[in-house]
Parts: sequence; structure tokens; C-alpha cells
Amino acid sequence: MFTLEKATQIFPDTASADVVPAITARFRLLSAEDQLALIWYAYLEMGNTITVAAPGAARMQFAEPVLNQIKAMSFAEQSQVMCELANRADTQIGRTYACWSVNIKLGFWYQLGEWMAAGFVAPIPDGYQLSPNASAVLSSVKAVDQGQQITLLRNFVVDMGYDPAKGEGQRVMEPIAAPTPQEQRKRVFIEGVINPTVNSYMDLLNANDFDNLIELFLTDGALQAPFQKPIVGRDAILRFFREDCQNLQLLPERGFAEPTEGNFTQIKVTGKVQTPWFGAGVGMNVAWRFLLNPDGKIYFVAIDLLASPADLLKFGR
Ligand code: 45D
Repeated sequence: MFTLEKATQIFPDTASADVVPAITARFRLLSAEDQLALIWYAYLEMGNTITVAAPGAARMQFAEPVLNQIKAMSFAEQSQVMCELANRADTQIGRTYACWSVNIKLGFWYQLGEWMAAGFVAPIPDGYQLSPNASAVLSSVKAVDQGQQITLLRNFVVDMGYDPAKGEGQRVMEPIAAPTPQEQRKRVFIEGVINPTVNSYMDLLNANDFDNLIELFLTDGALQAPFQKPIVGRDAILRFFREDCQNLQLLPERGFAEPTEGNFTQIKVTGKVQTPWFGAGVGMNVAWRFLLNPDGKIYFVAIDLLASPADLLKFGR
């Protein structure tokens, strides 16, 4: 029978974007000053071709007290706060930051970036010279595709701050919006796959209908997000959906289904995903690898960020 370990290995030929963890590891070795400057330069460069959507007010209300505290500081103090966040130093702001959901963290940096550009927050010093290592990392960031670039930026931001509970503490997340009304929902079409569970998965996630989405999973089912360990069990998966998956746009294109051991079914689907931060401006190339039990419930699903657009067409096992 399938174990979780074995399930993670279905469709082993799926090529994920290994450059992302590789670049992230090199980034972590840089000094805090280099990290901040590198992100600033990468962000400026990306701004030439894609625009980040301003976060909604509901999301920003959680970061606002800290943002105002920082805005009132001297430039020297502001730079110190940003460096301490990058250094994961144990400070009050670092602890507050670590409790925020990914989207609140991104919204916080979005605002600081705006304020840096407007002169309210300490800029990266004029003529700041990146170290040779940091320059090399920046070149690597520039060389990958946009879907991989925004994943890198997201990784950099998520790792900052100081989390004594290592992710197990109290979480602060944005409010959950109501699911899309039935009559406004669109349905996906996946060439090569006619499977009610997979289609419902896509449609319910696109509609932010997490309470119905979670019903597709077995109680001990698991979901593996790109470059992450599997999230196991309905409660944890539902929490993840609510916290991190609002307003995603899943655009599956094609797929392949086949029976496997124990009357389970394995299905691979490829296509694009858009994040609300960049809308239709960035389409990330992804694969979904589903393992369904004989009743069509999800035992396991992995989402991989693909290495290249060519991998959208690879269905070999
Ligand atoms: O340090 O089926 C400054 C799942 C300089 C769910 C800055 C999924 C200083 C199941 C510029 C100010 C979720 C797994 C910083 C599917 C400094 C499922 C600011 C997949 C930090 C399909 C930087 C979803 C800023 C996917 C503002 C793959 C950076 C979603 C902003 C992927 C960066 C979403 C932003 C991604 C990055 C979103 C907004 C990768 C957003 C990335």
C-alpha cells in the first residue's frame, strides 16, 4: 500500500525548478546589508516588466502598527530594524513579524518599499556596492524566469524575523473572504483528464471555497506545496488554504491519469498558476501530482514549480 513517503515519489520524472532552493541557500549566506540591497535591486529590476498589486486594506491592518512605528524612526534606526529582520535577530518587531502570514509579510515589505522610494524610509545607500558573492546571487536571480523570480523574493521575505516557536506559534492572518457565488464560478477544462475530484479541486480552489475543497481529501491526506514538506491531515491543510491560498488562479491545461497499486489512481496535470500579487502578469508553470484512493478521495497532491516551460508537456513516468 501507499505510504506518504512513497506517494511523494509518483511521477518521478517531473522536473522541478531546483534553481530556486539553490539560489535561496546562497542568498542566506549573505550579510543582512547585502540581502536587503540585493532584494531592492531585484525588485527594482522586476518593476520594469511586472507590477505588484497593492495589498488590500484588510490585509494591511495587521502590519500597520509596526509600519507606523518604523516610519516614525530615524533613518539609522530604520536601517537597523530592516537588518535585524534579515538577520532573524530576537527583537520585538522580529517576533511580531514571524507570526504574520506570508501575505501580511509581503504587504509589510511592499509598504516599506513604497516608503523607501518616496523618501520616508531609509533607502539603500547611494552607490552601495554588493559584495562579489551578492552580485553573483543577483545575477542568478536575474537569469531565472519571472515565476521563479517571484518565488525567490517570496522565500527571502518569509524567512525573515524571529520565530521562537518555529512556525508552531500563534498565527496572524488576514480575514477570509466569502467564496465566489455559484453563478460567478468558472469551470476548468483539462485536456486528457476527466476526473471529478481533480476538476472539483481546481474549481473549488479558484472559488476560495475551502470548506468544500477540504472534503475532497482523506482525513490523513497530504498536500505538498513547492519546495515544502507535505502538510498532513485535513485540519492543517484547511489552515494552509485559508492562510495562504486566497484568490489564486489555477489554470490547468492538460494531464494524464492511470491506475496504480491498490486500485489507487495517479494523475499528473500541468498548467499555470497566477498569484493575486501579480495577477495575469506572471504565470507560474506548475505540475499537480495527485494520488486518489479507490473512492476518488485525495490521499496526496504535490504542486511543483516546473524547471522550464517545456516541462508542461512531459508526462512520462
Ligand atoms: O528586504 O493547488 C524591498 C498552493 C527591499 C495550493 C523588499 C498552490 C528590502 C495548492 C524592496 C523593500 C498554494 C500550493 C524587501 C497551488 C527588502 C495549489 C520588498 C500554488 C523584502 C497551485 C520586497 C500556488 C517585496 C503558488 C515587496 C505556486 C517583495 C503560488 C514582494 C505562488 C514579493 C505565489 C511578492 C508566489 C512575491 C507569490 C509579492 C510565488 C509573491 C510571490
